[in-house]
Amino acid sequence: MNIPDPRPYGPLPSPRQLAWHALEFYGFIHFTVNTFSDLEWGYGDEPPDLFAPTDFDPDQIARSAAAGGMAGLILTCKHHDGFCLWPSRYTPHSVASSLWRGGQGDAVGEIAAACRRRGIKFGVYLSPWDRNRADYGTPAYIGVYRRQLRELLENYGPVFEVWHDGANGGDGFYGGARETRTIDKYSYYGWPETWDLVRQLQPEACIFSDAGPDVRWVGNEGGKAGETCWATINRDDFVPGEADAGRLNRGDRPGSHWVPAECDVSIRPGWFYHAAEDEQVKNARQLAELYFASVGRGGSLLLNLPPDRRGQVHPRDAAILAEFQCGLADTFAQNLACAAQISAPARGDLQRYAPSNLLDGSPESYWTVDDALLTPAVTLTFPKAVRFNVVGLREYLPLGQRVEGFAVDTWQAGQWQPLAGGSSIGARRLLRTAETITDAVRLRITQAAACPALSEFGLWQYQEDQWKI
Ligand code: FUL
Repeated sequence: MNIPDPRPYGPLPSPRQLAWHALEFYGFIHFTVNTFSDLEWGYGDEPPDLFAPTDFDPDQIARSAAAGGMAGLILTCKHHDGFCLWPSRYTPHSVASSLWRGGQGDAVGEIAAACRRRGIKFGVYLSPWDRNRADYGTPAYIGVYRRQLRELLENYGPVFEVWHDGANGGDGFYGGARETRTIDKYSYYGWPETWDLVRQLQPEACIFSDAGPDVRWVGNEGGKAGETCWATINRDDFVPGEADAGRLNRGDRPGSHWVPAECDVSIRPGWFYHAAEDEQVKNARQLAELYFASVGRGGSLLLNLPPDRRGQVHPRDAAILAEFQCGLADTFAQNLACAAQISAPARGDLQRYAPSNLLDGSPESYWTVDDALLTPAVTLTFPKAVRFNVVGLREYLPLGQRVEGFAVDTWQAGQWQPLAGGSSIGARRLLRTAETITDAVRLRITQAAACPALSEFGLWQYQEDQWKI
C-alpha cells in the first residue's frame, strides 16, 4: 500500500523560517554613540566624534558570541539617534565624520567580516525612528531609510535577519528643530515596500518586527515567551510599533500565518553598555532560565551583549556566557531517552514513521500515525531506571503546528503517574519537571488538530547547582 505523508495542517513555515528555527540562540550587539554618552536613547545631536572605541576588536566580539553558543549576531547599524556605524552615502551623521579610524572606519563591515571568520551569521538592526534627521516624518526620509537599508543589504554579505524596531518616543533633535514628531504607524513607513526590498536583496533573510512578517516580537523585553506560545498569529491585525503584547506573547491559534516569536533580552539591565551596570550582569543560571522560557517554548533567544567603550564584550559578560554555553552543552549532550525501548503505533505500520525517529537526533525524520488517530501515546521502557528533570519535544515543522495538548506520565509503584504537560510544542518544548527516577515514561498526545508529527522526544538531567558564576 502506498501511504502518503500526512497532509500539512494550517499555516506553514517558509524555508527561510525553517532555517531560522534551527538557529535557536543568537546575539544582539547594541553599540553606538550611546555607549559613550551613557544613554539608552541618544537625542540625535551627538557629535560623531563621541563614537571613539579605544580598542575596537570585532574578533573578540564574534569570538565571545560563538564561544557562548550564539549562532549569529544582529548589530545596531543605526539606533534611534541616527548615527550610522557604516559610512552611509545618505547622511553625514556617521563614522565617516568621526575621528575614529581617521573617518575611514566601518564598524558594520568589520563586525560582519568577524562573524564570517568565526562562522556565525550576521544580521542588521536599522532603526526606523531617526532623531537626527531634519526630514524625519516626511516622505523624503522613507526614501533615505530604504537607501540605507539597501547599503546594508548589498555591501556586507549574507544577512540572516533584518530587525525593524517599533519604538518612536516622539521628541528629538531633527536637524535642530528639537521638537516632538509623531508619525502614523499604519501608513508612514510603507512597510510592504520596504519588505519587498529585503526580499529582493536578501531573499533568505528573515524580517523581524512587532508584526513579522517572518519573525514576531514576543511582547516583552524580558526574553520570555508565553507558557503556551503558538508559532502562528493573525498577522494582519498587527503593525510595527502597535503591539498587543499579550497576543504576541502567546500567538493566535490557529492563526493566519506562521510568524514565530523571538525573545529579546539584554544580559545587563540596559541595551547599551554602562559601567555602572558591571555588577548587574545576569548570571549563567539566569541565562539558563531564559533559555528554557524562550527556546524551550518554541521561540528563539536573542540575547544582547553590549560592547564597552573599548569596543569589546566586557570580560565578565563573556565569561558568564561561556559558562552558560558549557552547562547547556553538558545538559543536552546525551538524550537519556535513547536508552529506552520505544513503542507506539506508526502510520501504516511503516518503519519510516516509527517512534524510533523521536530518538535519532535528526530533525528530518519524524514519528506520525494514521490520520484518524489524533491522540496517540508513546511508551518508553528502560532496561535500568533513568533519572531526569527535563522533558523535551519537537514537532516536525514542515507539517505545521498540529499538537494542542500533551501529557507525560512516569511509572511509579506499579502505575502511571502524571508528571508534566502542556499545550503548544512547535519548534521545541522543554519542560522542567520534578527530579524523577523511573523505568518507564509515557507521552500522551491529548489534543491535536491533525495526526501528530513529532521529530524528537528527550529526557535530560539539568544540574541547577552547576553554575559557578
Ligand atoms: C527597543 C529600543 O527602543 C531599545 O533601545 C532597544 O533597541 C530594543 C531592542 O528595542 O524598541
